[in-house]
Amino acid sequence: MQDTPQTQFTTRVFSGVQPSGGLTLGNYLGAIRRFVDMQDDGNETLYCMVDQHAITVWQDPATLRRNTRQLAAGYLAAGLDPTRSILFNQSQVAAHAQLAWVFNCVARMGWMQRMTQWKDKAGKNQQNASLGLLAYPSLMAADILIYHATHVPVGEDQKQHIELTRDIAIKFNNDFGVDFFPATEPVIEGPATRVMSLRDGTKKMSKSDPSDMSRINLTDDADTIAQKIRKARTDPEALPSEAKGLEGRAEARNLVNIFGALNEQSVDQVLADFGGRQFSEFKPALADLAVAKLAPISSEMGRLMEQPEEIDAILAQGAEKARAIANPILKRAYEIVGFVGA
Ligand code: AQP
Repeated sequence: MQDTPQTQFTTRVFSGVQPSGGLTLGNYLGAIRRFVDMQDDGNETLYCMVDQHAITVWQDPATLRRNTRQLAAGYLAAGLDPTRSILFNQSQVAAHAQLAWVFNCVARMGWMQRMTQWKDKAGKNQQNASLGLLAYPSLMAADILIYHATHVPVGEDQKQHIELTRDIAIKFNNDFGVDFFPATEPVIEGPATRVMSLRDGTKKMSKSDPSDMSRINLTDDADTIAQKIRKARTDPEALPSEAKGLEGRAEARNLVNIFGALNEQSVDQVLADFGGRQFSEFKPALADLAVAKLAPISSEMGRLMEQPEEIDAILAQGAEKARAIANPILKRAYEIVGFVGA
């Protein structure tokens, strides 16, 4: 394999989602729907279930297996096509973890300790957090760079990790005097790069939030979606007619953003229709829209979950294709580092 000047890396898209719970509307709007767009735009795309990231916090093995298959079902139901995208689970391509070890030795402790996700997830009890949770961004850099991926569609919360991926690539290139890894770009676009909790407009919607009422799951049925939206926290004011009027109204902004993202409308277009109306009118409209958009995905996920062998076969084929790209890049990285026999 030749080392490639930065200008000559061809566009390759990589991203992943943790099977650390059921998929949320945040994962769908912030990530998976955009994975599909990038596939449909004709890019070379690889999408992963990052099961090794999931175990940085405790996962019950049976639940992890079910969540991994359910995530794969979510990818397929949302429109990812295994003949056009490489779909696989991270643990089945050993090169991710092998390159991550090299990156553990390139990256600095201070870089990891500055990460917001580490601080949020480890909380006050950092001494008791897993070593994997601290090293999470190094494995994420390996996930991306083992494919020389140039573009990574993610939600806003992952921006800092992609910047760290660039820092690791640059330091590796500088340390070894090569131009081997690309400076990857995050792709953070669209009206829903940060979907917030339905219970607290300052917290992002998350699959591991203890309150199920804080999120919409892709597997929720119509009644549950309607109930969660009805109970979503809001303020007593009517909706404004312009986006400026949402300032200081985090919960109202979140629901308007979700409506716009689901209906492929700008915030201004949503407010042109709903400005001056109360939440008692807006919430049922949002619930109907969410059900209409999510029900087909949810029912297809249900159908696929009844055929786990089909899912496993798709993931096995994807892993084989992923290994064919990753292994030569790992081999060259090992040679650069000075490992004999690579
Ligand atoms: N609320 C969100 N709004 C927009 N995008 C989001 N993403 C997650 N939550 C939102 C994006 O989904 C992709 C996959 O995320 P992940 O599973 O790797 O981890 P996460 O960001 O930590 O997501 P969760 O749901 O909060 O998982 P847990 O609770 O396990 O930590 C990423 O691109 C992310 O930006």
